[in-house]
Amino acid sequence: MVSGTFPSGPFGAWLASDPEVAALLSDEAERQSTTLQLIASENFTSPAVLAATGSLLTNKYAEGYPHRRYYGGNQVIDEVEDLARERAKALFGAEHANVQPHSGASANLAVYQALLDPGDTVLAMRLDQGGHLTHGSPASITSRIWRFVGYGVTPAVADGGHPGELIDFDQMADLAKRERPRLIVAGATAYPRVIEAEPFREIADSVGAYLMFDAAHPAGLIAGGVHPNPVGLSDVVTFTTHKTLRGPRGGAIVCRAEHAKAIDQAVFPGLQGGPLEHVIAAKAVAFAEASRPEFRDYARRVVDNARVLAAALAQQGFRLVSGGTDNHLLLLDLRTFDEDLTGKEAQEVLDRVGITLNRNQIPDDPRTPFTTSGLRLGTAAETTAGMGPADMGQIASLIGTALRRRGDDQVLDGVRATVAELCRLHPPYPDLGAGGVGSPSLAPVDGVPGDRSAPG
Ligand code: DSN
Repeated sequence: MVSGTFPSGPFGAWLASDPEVAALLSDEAERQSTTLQLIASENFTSPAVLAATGSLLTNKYAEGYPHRRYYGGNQVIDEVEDLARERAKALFGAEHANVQPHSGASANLAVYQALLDPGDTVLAMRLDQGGHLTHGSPASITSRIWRFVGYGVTPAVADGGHPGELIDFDQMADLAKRERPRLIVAGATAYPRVIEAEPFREIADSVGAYLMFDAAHPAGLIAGGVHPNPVGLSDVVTFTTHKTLRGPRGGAIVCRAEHAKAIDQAVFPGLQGGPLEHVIAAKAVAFAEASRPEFRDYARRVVDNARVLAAALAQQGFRLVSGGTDNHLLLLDLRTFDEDLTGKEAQEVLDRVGITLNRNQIPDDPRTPFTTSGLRLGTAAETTAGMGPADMGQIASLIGTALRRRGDDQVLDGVRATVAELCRLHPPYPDLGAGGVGSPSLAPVDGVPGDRSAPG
């Protein structure tokens, strides 16, 4: 059952021919505007990124690379892809860029294909310790082609001393010495701390391994100067363009010149066919946006907001994995708040009140990945919408109230109403409905959604 009408504006007018899809888009626009988006891997792209993603470049086949295509008519497309590659190189200080991967997972697969032979050993972070499926999870095809050995984090320290749950470099060095990996993967999807490339490089060099840094999560923080840039120390860096980088959904690879040919061949024709040039145009837009001074300010506010949110949630009684955060995400251990509350139930209760996040295993979680003892939250999206530290304090309080009083419908309705009001004050797309988002034009659009608010 869908309801509503897609907002006015060019896309709205064009979609009049398909009221069912138009209504679904309208419903999703309503959801994104009236509920809190705290999924650590999501963001609100700019109208310019949306316009490029929805452009007529989607019509064009362009297998190959700029100036070496298998189809005619790619004069303009070549310029688009060259622009995206040059902007990616400039943004990260890289020697080579491949902007064709459809996703972060595709980018990671391409690197493995480029640098490894089937059966080679790879040292990467275990999924249940914060790593990604493509870091060799038994459920991923990566583990059927290559031999993954997993490293993890140090044990949590309950009282006093360092909180622990940081990448265990001693364990990694031992594993590297014993297993002699051909590739070491740095990077994670649920790790609330800065990841320095130096110790990975040292361990990789000690055994003659390549180093791949999976920067899917911190790419925007790296571009914004609030996370160290791993490009100089890594053979290859993969990233997604839609998380903290705030671009279209997709992946990209930057690497040393010596790996350029192997990487390009692995992406096409190794793994993919025709590139999504409309998405590549949107990546170019995002790279330019991320190179501006405003983006540095945005990245700083993302991290500041995460720190404030972490401290406020700790006051509500949640344990922060690793004791806090210094990036855009935090991982909550629910057991100190309520030992009977699972991540699954907490996610469902919070969905009911309009707070969108995801359940996540915490390191050494006694519960399954489907149930979990943890929640993962991030501040990238709502910072884009203009929220600041005061809002983070209120969000923590709303989460605490909703979960503490989860059996009381009246309380939950009250929390839902407060969430809606908070979202009304910080609309991600204030021009939605007036044609702003729907503009198919690639003309420059000033600013990004919601970023009109004063910093911090
Ligand atoms: N699904 C992404 C995330 O949420 O971190 C990783 O692929």
